Amino acid sequence: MKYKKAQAYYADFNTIEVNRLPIRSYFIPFTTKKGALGSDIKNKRYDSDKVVCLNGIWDFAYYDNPNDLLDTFDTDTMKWDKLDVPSCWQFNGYGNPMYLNARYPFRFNPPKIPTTEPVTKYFSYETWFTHAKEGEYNHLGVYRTFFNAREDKRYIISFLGVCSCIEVYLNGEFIGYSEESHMTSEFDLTNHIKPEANELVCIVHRWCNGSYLECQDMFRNNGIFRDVLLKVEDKVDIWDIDFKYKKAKDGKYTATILVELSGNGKEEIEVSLTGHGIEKNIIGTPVDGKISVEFKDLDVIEWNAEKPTLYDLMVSIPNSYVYTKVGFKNIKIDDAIYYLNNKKIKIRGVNHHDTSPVNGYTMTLDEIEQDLKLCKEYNVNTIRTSHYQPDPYLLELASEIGLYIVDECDLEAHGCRTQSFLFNFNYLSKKRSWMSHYVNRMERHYGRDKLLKTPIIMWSLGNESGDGCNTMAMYEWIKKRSDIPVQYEGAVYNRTKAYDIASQMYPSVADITLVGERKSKTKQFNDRPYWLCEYAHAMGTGPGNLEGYMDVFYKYDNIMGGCIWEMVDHAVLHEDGSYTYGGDHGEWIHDSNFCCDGLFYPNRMPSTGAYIMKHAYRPLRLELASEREIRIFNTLSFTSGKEFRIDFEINGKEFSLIPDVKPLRKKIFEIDLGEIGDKDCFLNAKIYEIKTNRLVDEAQLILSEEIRLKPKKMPLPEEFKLVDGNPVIEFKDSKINTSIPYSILFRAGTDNDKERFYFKTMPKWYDEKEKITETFIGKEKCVVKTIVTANKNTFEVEDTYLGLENGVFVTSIIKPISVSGFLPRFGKAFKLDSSFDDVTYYGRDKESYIDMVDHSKIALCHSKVLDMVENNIKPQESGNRMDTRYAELSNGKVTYRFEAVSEAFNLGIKPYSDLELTKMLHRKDEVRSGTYITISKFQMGIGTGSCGPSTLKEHSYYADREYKLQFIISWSENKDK
Ligand code: IPT
Repeated sequence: MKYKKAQAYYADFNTIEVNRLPIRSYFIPFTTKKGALGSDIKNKRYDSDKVVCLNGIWDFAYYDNPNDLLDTFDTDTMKWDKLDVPSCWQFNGYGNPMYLNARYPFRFNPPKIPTTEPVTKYFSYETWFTHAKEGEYNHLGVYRTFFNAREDKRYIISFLGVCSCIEVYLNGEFIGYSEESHMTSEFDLTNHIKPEANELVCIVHRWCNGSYLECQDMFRNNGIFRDVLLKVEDKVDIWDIDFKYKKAKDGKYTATILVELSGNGKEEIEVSLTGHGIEKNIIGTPVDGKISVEFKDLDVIEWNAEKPTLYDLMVSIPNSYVYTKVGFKNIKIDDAIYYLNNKKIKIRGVNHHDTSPVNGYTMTLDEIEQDLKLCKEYNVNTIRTSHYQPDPYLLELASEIGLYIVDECDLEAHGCRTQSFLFNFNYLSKKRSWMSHYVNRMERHYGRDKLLKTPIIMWSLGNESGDGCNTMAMYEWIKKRSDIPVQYEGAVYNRTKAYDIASQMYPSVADITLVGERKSKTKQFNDRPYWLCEYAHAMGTGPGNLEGYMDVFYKYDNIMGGCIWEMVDHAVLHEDGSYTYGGDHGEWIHDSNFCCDGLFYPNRMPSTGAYIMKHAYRPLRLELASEREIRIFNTLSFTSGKEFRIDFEINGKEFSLIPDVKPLRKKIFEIDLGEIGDKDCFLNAKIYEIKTNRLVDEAQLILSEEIRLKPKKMPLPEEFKLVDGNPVIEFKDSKINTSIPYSILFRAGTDNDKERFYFKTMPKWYDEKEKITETFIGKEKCVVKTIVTANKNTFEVEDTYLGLENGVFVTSIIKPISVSGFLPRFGKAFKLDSSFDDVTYYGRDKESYIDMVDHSKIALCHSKVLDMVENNIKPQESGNRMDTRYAELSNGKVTYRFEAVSEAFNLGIKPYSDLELTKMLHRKDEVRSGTYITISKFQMGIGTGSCGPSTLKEHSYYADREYKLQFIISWSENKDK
């Protein structure tokens, strides 16, 4: 069939839509009541007899150079490939994945975008003048599929997500055009439909003018990436539904249901609201196709994320039944405090992007469900849908399982900051010619989600687009329609307003404390509720100091909490199991592994960050109040502590408690701890949600701690030698060497080892040099003095080895000679061969550093060497175990034991040396070269310097002090082997 290509709407600034139907609420109709009630929120779009899901394998033709698709093209003679719908081009071999954070992949010249010419040289402050790769164009893809339409109905096609824009054609005719990637676009196909073999053709462009508003930090993918639904509607059908409600002074609600029929229908409309003792039903006749139905004096149970009470709303006309669940909630802001249903709430949130390592933006509804269930499992109560609307299913599921949503509009113009003259962040937000584009996005945002607003606690105008008259216009538009408060972090760039909820990203704990005290220099943070739309950047090893934020969140009522950045790493999974990130796909500009900043790995396995979060977001917080009392803080707003059971264990004794603590209250409980003594004594607690038996938290309270070892002095054993001043323990056919460097002062830089985003701090320490200056070898004792230089600092290290039975007692003292600033670490590094693979240790059971330790507990642990490091997509320092009392490494024949003497140590066990680790970029570089053990006196904290405050002073160690590290190395032989 022949087609004439539509005019270049994608590059026409004045056209954001052609024949696109007005936005309406997302809902799925069925022809029968039974059908509507018989399906669940996940399957209804696939089950409905009024909807045909057109997902599947479509014909696809990809044009690197858009000029290659002629103005008139013939689908019968075109060469077609096959492509899954929904999917993303770049994850299916059409173009390469490209990861970019804050830049446009083209020249900043709004509203112009590349059309038929190649992308060439352009400016960005990060790379100055950039030459795009040859052959980079505004690529396009042509899609084709066929469907039958035998009934005489109205056929509406609904695209739930297409990047960047879509031209729709049917049976040789142009139907319409739409832009805004994450928003639903609908077109009426009826006039061009045939009973059989309708040829649906879509053209998708890589960029359109709208791409200026979609500069989100993510892989820049394209394609029809969400479901395509063909709605088979009657000539008169339910067109739109809105559900509004108001709470009166007496606590009763009035619900108003607005229904609009298509085709100016006059059919009687039945609306019913039922559930939890409410039975309301009205049949009415519309006027001009519209009806507004009111149910008064409703005594409802309000919805909240802890107890998501929903009511059944059924709207029907003969032949069309729409069933949705709705909840009631009441939001009030008073004296800068946000109240939900008259209760203060804390946001324990995450930022959620749509990301799949094999499908880019395309997530199945099962995958969305998996993410939301993970949130519940990890004590998250809020999702910010960064930085666009999610699939509507996510909202419905959130309302069912109980998660608050900060629903964000598809808007980010970050490239204004990086590519415009004078880095003018507000450039587009202040340009009046863009106002209608901004407001249109807000209208559609609200229009699609208004019926699903149950879980929405804030609207968000978007992300990082600066601020100006256009964002203000969005705000004014939504304020006329909804009383849900609005947040927009970009307001800080305009300094005049902050919308309803003040919002910030990545401030320090000290800064938010000022807000808590209502003393922030940014005045508009003090007089309204304040939250962190992003904090605790979870990139690589980390995030450090999460607990510091939690303290402030709980201390001040005007601080609502925040959403950690971000839930899941973005990366590309390859057939061999490897992952790649920015720069690995031939990108001419990219932001490297800044996309790997999730609490969960791309396959949704938790990283340590997820465990840190789970504990930080725990519903019940336990602390010792006195020797025989614990204080329990119930951080929840609507749930009694009685809904949890705490199983305690102390010195092998077990007992349980059902803590009757009211929401948001603290209470002291007396408990029988038995004999504590002065040795290590820990009270271990496992907290279960009774109803689900979910383990919500594991906590450990340290009642007493004492490490005292008095080894018996002996001559140095014959297995111990000094070779060139370095200790070697040779034991039959195994030996322990020192690693290089032996006195280790650095770690392989984590993503967070940066000063406020920019300067990597750790590499300066990598050129560590050791020079032995004195050696004393005696019968019972050896002493070695070494001058160690690194990062322009000079230290003297004095190591003393005392003989023990089958062991040596090591004392290492570091003294500053000429130093400044902080010392990242002080430890001793040893090497064994890789046959030593079995690890037993008594220390923290999870990766832990001084500012990320509370999620772990001191316990006896067994592990293999490979499990002692984390699976960071970009390898970096990981796996430290704080508070270690002893560690044993065995190859089945010989066991080496490292034991604390008077103070626990930091244990590191890796399959490669720290120096080797500094050079690794991907997991495939993690080649095993032995078994490496570091025993450290300390290691500095992690912080969140990859995008936020770096390690705090209180989690760092001054270089100008003397530090003493002591431990014992001993060995034993298994005679049976
Ligand atoms: C900020 C962005 O909002 C988010 O999309 C992401 O880029 C995150 O931080 C970092 O991973 S932007 C940052 C420059 C503050």
